[in-house]
Amino acid sequence: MAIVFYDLAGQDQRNFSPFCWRTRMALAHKGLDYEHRGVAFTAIKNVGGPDYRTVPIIEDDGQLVGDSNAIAEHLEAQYPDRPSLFGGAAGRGLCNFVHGWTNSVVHAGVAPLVLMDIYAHVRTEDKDYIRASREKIFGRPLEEVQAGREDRVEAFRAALTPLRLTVRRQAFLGGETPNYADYIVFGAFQWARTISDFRILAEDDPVFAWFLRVGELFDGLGRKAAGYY
Ligand SMILES: N[C@@H](CCC(=O)N[C@@H](CS)C(=O)NCC(=O)O)C(=O)O
Repeated sequence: MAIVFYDLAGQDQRNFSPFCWRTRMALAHKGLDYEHRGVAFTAIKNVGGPDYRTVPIIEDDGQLVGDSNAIAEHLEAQYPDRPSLFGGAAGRGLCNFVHGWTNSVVHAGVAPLVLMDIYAHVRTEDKDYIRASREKIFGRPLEEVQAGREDRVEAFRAALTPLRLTVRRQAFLGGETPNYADYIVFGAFQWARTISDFRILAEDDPVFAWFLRVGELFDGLGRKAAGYY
């Protein structure tokens, strides 16, 4: 039985979840076929019940696996004959660092720059939930969180220096070829690209060149997805 991949879907079935992009790229890296099912925020609970509160979720041979990290581990363990996502224990360890850095620095930097754009792209039935839940997280109206982003974007770009220095010297975080670390970070920029025309990266930034490179992988999987640039 083919894998079923439950991905967040916004308006017009737009897929913008950064975590789901990690899984989408991981499935492509492994060369696995899957059935893609888009889910609204408020319908995630219908996939696997209360134990599964977030997407991505996959169903593989009847087994539900939630959480992008757990999914990557599952794919690596179940499909060892396919290209490795981590390249061994050392790569897996470094991916843990990349995961922590991406969630705490990159996601935390991207979200306040595009929060209203995210809201604009969620499905109608999700709007009330997203406004209430995100305003609780940020402690103020979504409009206020995003306001003044033109003045804040440079500080965000500066925080990307470690990534910039790396992708200046090598094509991918994985080295000459991409690995799961690339997909973790790519998801964050693809999140912004799919819902916002606001340029969080300058066109001449090596990070942007790397983002475009990763978007070309697997027959342009990232680039071909609906987005703004
Ligand atoms: N730790 C989880 C986080 C996944 C996550 O937060 N997904 C978001 C979509 S980007 C979600 O499903 N949110 C549900 C909600 O906010 O109710 C993972 O790595 O998969």
